[in-house]
Amino acid sequence: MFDEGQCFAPIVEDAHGNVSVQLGSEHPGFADAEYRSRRDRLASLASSWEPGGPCPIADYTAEEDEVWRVVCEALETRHRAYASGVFLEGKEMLHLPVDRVPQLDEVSDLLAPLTGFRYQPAAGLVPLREFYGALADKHFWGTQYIRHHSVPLYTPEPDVLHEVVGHGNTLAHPRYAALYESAGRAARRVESEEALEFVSKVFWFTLEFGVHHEGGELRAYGAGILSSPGEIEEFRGMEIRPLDLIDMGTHDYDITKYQDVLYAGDSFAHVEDVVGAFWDSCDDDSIGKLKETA
Ligand code: TIH
Ligand code: FE2
Repeated sequence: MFDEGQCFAPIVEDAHGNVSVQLGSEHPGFADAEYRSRRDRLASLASSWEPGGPCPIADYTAEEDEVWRVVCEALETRHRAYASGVFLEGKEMLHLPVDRVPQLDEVSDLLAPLTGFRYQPAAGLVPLREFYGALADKHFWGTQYIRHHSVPLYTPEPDVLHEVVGHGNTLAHPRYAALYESAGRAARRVESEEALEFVSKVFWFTLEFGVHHEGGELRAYGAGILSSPGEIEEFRGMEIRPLDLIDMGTHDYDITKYQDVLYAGDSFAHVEDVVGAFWDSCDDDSIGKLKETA
């Protein structure tokens, strides 16, 4: 999941309760009737989910399992080459299946003994405050559809591969989990929409697209880079800025493309010190003061 509306196809429910996902004509699945009915079905299942109840079973097709397999295989060597050591530790602990799409509840059960995070099914865009606030309760809103098979290497739409391979491997590690929870408490503490936006942008440039130095190299720790075999090959060539709360919290980004500005911590511990401490203490006043100096 992530926080901006632009990339989520709107979901429309008719008077009979039929749910349809409005894919735009530029979407790679637009002309694929089977893909579209699949998206509608999964959105309808997610909208009927009751808080506290089990996630609906998505019954993935052989073609969907194949997309999962192809992307996991492409990511295997790339993670070893470009991922943060802390991410690799999380991945090692979680043991996701590589040949089929797992159910969200199955991943939550793997996370239970590690950090206690649990997925909740998202039909589409979840409002910012609900999405981030849930993290304080160790709940993670995740989509269940998978990207179209014609675009396995990158999608601007967060899909189950992003939620589970990108975020799941991080939610497995207590050091990451503590950061997600801090972000969730910050989102609940701040009152204004402006302060919430600042908190969410810091999340975007860290837990979604963060990088840090490690052993003389730049490595990715953000879930958005780590779920895209295309973007993970390119991030080192982007504009790399030092970790800076004010810059991250006020920088505008385009979610439909590879991120061309990234913020690098000196190490994962440096990110914990700066970003974790910010989320643990920020409020409307302190964020207002940061924005004034921008
Ligand atoms: N671009 C990511 C991918 O291809 O896996 C998915 C997203 C991450 C953040 C927003 S969308
Ligand atoms: Fe995400």
